Amino acid sequence: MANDTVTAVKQGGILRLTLNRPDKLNALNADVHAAMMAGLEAAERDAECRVVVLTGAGRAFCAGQDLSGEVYKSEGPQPDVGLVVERYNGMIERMRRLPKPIVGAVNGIAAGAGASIAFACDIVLAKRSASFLQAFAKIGLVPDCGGTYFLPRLAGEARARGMALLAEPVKAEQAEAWGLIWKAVDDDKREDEVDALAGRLADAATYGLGLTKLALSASSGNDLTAQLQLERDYQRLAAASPDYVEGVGAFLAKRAPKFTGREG
Ligand code: T3D
Repeated sequence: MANDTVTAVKQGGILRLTLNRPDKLNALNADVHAAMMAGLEAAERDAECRVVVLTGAGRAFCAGQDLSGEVYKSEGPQPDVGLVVERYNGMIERMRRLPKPIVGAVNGIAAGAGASIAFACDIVLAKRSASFLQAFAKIGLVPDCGGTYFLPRLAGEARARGMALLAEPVKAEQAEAWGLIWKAVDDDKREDEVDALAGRLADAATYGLGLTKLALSASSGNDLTAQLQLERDYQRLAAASPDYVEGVGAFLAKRAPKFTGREG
């Protein structure tokens, strides 16, 4: 890794990336960004890695941009915050383009850009005690890292506007009910549930899952015709993979499939 602000541990087909600035509630800075990019690149390069788990060390998932760092001056002209945001844009796009599922294991508060990063994951499991906060309005900023993209698509316009304009925390159960996340889980069961889900995904037909993720990401920018064509193209690729042969073979033989995640 580029530095230790994000730790990377690989076990079997699972790469676990842990935001690791617990004293700052895992707030983001240039080092975190560099380490996240290195982790995502490693996940993409490594054919053995079939699923990524993203979580936070300590009591928070991520408190958004580090407000004590590079982006704020108490007086004089402010630094160009747009440049900082541009940096994070590359990270969000990389997460969405990674052809492998990313499980967001939200262990505590996800605030500001930290909430947006959680929403950029493919499947989010959150501790029941965790919450999601679009904190930007409290400091005169605009939701970023895809906040204004993900929120209305996941939760609908009314909830997106309420969250972004009022900056009130939304508890994990409410987030699940609103469709912002996949599931809220009991605090003491979160690690087991995350391990079980990541293990299940790592054993799945991950080449096809990667294409599925990309197709879903493309759908909001496509009309039906374009999306049907994309599905045809991706289905060709998936059907040329060994996992298709294995999946159908296992079904017909009435046995459990053994997928490799390899492309054709
Ligand atoms: O600015 C740009 O470059 C543009 C990009 C913006 C992207 C953004 O993400 S803007 C939004 C930034 N984030 C926030 O506004 C959230 C700020 N944090 C909070 O509102 C609260 O900390 C929480 C609601 C997340 C948690 O509250 P609580 O009461 O559980 O914890 P706390 O006591 O506030 O924080 C604990 C420590 O973490 C504390 O340090 P200390 O006093 O123990 O030394 C606090 O200062 C530190 N901390 C929390 N969030 C941040 C932070 N330090 C730096 N940056 C933070 N974002």
